[in-house]
Amino acid sequence: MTQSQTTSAGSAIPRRTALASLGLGAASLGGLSTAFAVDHHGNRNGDPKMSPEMVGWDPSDGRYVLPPLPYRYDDLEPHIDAETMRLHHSVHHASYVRGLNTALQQLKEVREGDRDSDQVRAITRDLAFNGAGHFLHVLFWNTMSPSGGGKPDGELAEKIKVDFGSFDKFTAHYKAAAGQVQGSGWAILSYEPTSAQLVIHIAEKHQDFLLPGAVPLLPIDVWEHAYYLKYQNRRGEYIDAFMKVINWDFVSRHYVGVRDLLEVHA
Ligand code: MN3
Repeated sequence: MTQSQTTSAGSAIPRRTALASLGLGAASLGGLSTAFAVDHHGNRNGDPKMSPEMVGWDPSDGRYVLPPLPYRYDDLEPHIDAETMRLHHSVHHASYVRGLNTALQQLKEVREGDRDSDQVRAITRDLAFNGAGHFLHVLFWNTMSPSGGGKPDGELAEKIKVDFGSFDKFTAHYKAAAGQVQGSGWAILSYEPTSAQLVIHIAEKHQDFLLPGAVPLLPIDVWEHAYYLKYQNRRGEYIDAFMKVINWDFVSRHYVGVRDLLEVHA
């Protein structure tokens, strides 16, 4: 976080500061929010601004909110079915937003002496689970589009070629990671700023085995709630379907924004 605070545009600082004050400064999570702040405030690459509501935060009362999807529930048919999208967004994601706000409120109650401090560990586990769940889902929705699929172009395409050998090698690695997540979790393409390299990693549940410092660019949700209605146990078919709705324009802009914001080498 320190690095990004010293290198970022001043316009992005208020949002990051607000998140940091809520205790969400762990690099992999704060970095995600920081990256969105580029879109929201920075207008990089001529991006349209994203409202705070679109990134899942209501500054008017300082609470996280369920962001609207950038498309309708049935827009990703036939790849991702409408009923899965409706439940996934309005029930599952909404529960993470509630859990995140609740955990932060409970920690405040501990600080103010209204709740037993012995509960800090349990509440903090809830904070990690629900916070990671919220941030990953916000990004996940934005990385899909009815007009998605295909391949990236421009700087991300070149970076994938350099770091993974080719787009096909990236795809094979990414799909293998998603297919091999044990239980509920995610495979994530992230940008690791220390080495200035892309990396594919996994998260079990939402929060376990994240790589601190690596900023998620393209997460695929492989919890059963993301695909079971349509694909049952055929996770591989769901992964193939997801590849057909990836919004590479968004992921490419997100990559450039994150890379420039977190630049650590001259
Ligand atoms: Mn999910």
